[in-house]
Amino acid sequence: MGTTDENNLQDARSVEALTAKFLELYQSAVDGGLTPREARDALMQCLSKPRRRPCKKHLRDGSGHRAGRWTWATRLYCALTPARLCAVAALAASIVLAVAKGDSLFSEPCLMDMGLVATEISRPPSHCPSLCADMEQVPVLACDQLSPQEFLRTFAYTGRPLLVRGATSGWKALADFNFTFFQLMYLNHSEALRKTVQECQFFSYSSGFTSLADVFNMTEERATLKDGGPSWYVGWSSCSDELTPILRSYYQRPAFLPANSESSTLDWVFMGWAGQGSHIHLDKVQRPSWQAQISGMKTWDLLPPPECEEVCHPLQATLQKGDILIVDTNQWYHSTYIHPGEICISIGSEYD
Ligand SMILES: O=C(O)CCC(=O)C(=O)O
Ligand SMILES: [Fe+2]
Repeated sequence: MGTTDENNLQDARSVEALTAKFLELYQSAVDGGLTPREARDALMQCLSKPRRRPCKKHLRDGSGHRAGRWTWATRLYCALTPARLCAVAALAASIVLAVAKGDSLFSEPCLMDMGLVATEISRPPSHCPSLCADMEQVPVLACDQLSPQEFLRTFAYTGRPLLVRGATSGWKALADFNFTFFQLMYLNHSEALRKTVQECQFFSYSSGFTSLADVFNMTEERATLKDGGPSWYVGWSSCSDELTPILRSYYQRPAFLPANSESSTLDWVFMGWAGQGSHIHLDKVQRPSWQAQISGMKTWDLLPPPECEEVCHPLQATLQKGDILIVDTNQWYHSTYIHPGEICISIGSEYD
């Protein structure tokens, strides 16, 4: 293994160890009661304050030059004054409360990897003026008002969210996708279902399913809520080489994406009913995403990263059937909720 790999491994282990320490604080901090946002802000405030003297000493040699590498471990070590430990404890408390409420806090891709704290600390800071300057609402454009040139110039890689109405015209998915479509598709491709269970990502949110197989083994009455049972909502990545091309024959890459932009080979499907949605989180997926509303109605709440709160407003976008949302889920904290009515089905993907 090369030195860089070894350092990365060391960093990863340090982050893992420190994250585990944060998690240990949960139990003693259950009475904290801050919201996740307040706790996150408290933590960020701590981390952006000047470092303690011993830290400066620790990191500099006699000539005043930096002696050690500024690893996540040293960064976290320097952040952990008693006051900051309190903030971390409050953060831990809010996580415990969220978990106690049944929110699936650690079932998102990024959070599962490194934990909430490490994700926030490790992400690169956003460039706030490009992200949201002068933006009080998510801009809404009709598909025929948006040329690929305009999309490239203003939205594609700036992190500015955009809602495009009617951007899915001609997609067979709008008529054909429903619970039974996916159920038959997966039950008839057992290899794809097996792969989804073992290798792809699956989020049950607060639905209680343990796998996509669980979802597709529901009765139609349960699936359509006709049995009077609780609402459900799930998301999964269609990482099957066998199924992805079949699914993609029902929808296309949005026409306004730059012609030479590379699409992820992974697509995501989100499906479920009113009253459900994704809890607030930040992804760690590297690239911006599009998400198309195939049926039903879903609202996205977007919160800027803490360093942009002076410049950016919290935003909201409500997608109806046929709309596409462009959002950089690595930069905007996001949560969703599903409106009453038809089953909500969305398809999404990253683009480069
Ligand atoms: O559609 C949703 O409910 C959540 C989607 C999401 O978190 C994402 O695409 O990053
Ligand atoms: Fe997300």
